[in-house]
Amino acid sequence: MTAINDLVSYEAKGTVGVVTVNSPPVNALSQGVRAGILGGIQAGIADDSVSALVLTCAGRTFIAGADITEFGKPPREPSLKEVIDTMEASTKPVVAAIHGTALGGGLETALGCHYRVAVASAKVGLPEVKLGLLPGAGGTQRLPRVVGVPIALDLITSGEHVPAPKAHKLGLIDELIDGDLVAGAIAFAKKIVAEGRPLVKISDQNEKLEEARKNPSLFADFRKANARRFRGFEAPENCIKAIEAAVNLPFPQALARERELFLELLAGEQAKAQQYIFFAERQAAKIPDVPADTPLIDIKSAGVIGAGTMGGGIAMNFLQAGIPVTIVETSQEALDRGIDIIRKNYTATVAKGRLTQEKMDGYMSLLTGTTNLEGVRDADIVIEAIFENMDVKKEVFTKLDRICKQGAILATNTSTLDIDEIGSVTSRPDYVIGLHFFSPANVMKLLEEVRTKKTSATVMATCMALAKKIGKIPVMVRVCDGFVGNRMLAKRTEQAQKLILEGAKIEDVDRVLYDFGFPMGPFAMGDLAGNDVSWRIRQGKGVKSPVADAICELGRFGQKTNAGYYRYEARSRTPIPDPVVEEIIEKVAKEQGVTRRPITDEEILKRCIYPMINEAAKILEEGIATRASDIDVIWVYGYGWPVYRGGPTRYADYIGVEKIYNDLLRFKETLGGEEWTPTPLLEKLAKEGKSFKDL
Ligand code: 3H9
Repeated sequence: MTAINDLVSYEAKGTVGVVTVNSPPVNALSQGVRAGILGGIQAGIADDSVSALVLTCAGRTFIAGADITEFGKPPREPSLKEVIDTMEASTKPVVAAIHGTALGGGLETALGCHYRVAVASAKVGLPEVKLGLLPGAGGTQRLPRVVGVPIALDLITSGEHVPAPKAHKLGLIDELIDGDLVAGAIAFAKKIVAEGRPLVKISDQNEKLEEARKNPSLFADFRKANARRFRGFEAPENCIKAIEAAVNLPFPQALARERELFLELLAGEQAKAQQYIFFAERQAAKIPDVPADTPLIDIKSAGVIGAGTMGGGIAMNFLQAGIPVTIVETSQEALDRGIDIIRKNYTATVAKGRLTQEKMDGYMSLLTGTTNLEGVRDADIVIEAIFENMDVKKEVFTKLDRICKQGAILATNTSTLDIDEIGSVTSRPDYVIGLHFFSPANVMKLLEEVRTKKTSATVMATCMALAKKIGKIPVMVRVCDGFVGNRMLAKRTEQAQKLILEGAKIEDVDRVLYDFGFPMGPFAMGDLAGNDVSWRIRQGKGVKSPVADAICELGRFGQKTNAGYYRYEARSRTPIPDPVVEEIIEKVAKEQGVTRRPITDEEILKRCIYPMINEAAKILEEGIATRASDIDVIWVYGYGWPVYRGGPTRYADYIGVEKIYNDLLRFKETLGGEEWTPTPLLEKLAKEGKSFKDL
């Protein structure tokens, strides 16, 4: 074996030369890897003892893409294009041998090879769009030549990871390998040589592009059909333009156009924000005082207390991860209703073709329902998801502590209550933790995990690992009212309510936040979630919100009652502004002596967002969140903050902390109110000319 450099080696195995990349953790295409592959391929071409080459990777995966940490730094030779050109031009067949994930530049490298083989568990894809980019090393040119333009458009603008068997059907993978990958790839390479099969250069193939040329409205139709999904994002449009270039220009010119469109995105704020979130998400998985080698509890079964909307959604996550769930309700009727909703959810997914009946049956077979709390006796983790009432929760936890086996984790899905207090009624407060799922719990990615003063490292490490297993993005925070997400949301809600009293229209507040990039504004969101939920929480705390309360007193709970902040036609979810609500607002404004005035979009945006940023600073001061970036992950994955704006603290850094500080002081002067007092941390950052990222 010859070491080409520290990261890549070359070895002739009989008549096949094997180039192996070994650059943990994910064999990303750093300068050293690029140089190593180039050197390895050149060594193989020069090696007279071999007639074919295999490119493979050591460790857990094939190349997972360009090295994202190199973006923004001066480019260093060789470029990935040079590596790919050399492979494609090789006079000996080059075969990519794929395991793990061949993503982004990794798949582009594989598409530069003449053939590709993979183990069945492998996945391939071009996920650059998720980083605010497009495949910039020929991916937008070669993929459509293999799978056709319509499928390439879908794959490149979604960034989907395609399982190897599907990729095989699409022609992306030439052969699936059973058993040892490298041995299988060598055998495949020998077969290519023996059969005298051609050196397939994808860049030369034009058949699939011809098909696309016959359908001139293809791109316009695609843009139209996906306008909602792409709203606000810059990358998908550049991806489409690059694929359009593949269809309309000769390969070299189209490749140059791809490069131009790639560099445009790379220089933009959206790509920076999306890459920031990529790393923030991975950073959030690390808890400073919980060592990486902390022993984990093996979670083989789960209990869920409460079969309401949350309980049912939580249970579904576990079922889908193959973990049996016992769900408990107080009455048979409520239990049947809850299980029926789970079944209906899955049935609807089957009907849409996104789940097989067989899989659904498998999930349902893992679900047991009972009205007896003793049913969770053997569960490794129990998650309580009943309504928000401290006395009731304490009663349930007292019973669970008695019933559940030693070593079982007792979790609560509370979104508001003091979890230290809940844990205090048990004999195992170190095994009590908050697992705050977001509605709909089977869909939303965020899992806000809440450690108490006593939660053990083992329990925290287990719950972080468990979150990943059930497909969630976990962030560990500490106990306070509303934890991180809802505590900041409360600041936005407070301003939204004040704004409509002072003269802004409900639909204007919603529009401004929608245009900022949220999936919907706060009032439409209230109507969707049910305004009665927060009304009940306010009543429990003895807190008033005059307009919100008046609306609920009229039974206007939102979409479910066809009326809330808006009105809704029967069976429609389209919000229609309602003069009745405007009258309520005017009446409350009069009662409170509020003078109404026109309010600009700029004021609406600043008043909704800046108090949240101030609260984020307070949360960091108090140590409730570990890092500013954790707060951003919470907002992106739990509240629909537009990922291309990178989360509230990243956005603050983009605008400038000092500017935000000055605006807070201006609002304090003109509007009054404690909410405008900058928190000491924000003041310190502003005065020192620093950002959240400097913390
Ligand atoms: C691209 O290719 C552009 C080209 O088209 C154009 C070029 C001209 N770079 O996720 P994990 C780190 S754009 C640098 O926890 P998993 C990650 O930060 C790229 N670092 O593991 C983490 O570090 P740490 C297109 C990377 O097993 C560690 O690896 N490719 C990169 O759950 C482990 O990661 C993508 O977008 C990278 N590319 O998942 C793929 N990737 O341990 C991005 C990972 O210090 N990567 N790291 O926290 C992924 O989707 C997942 O990492 C993967 C593994 C599925 C591969």
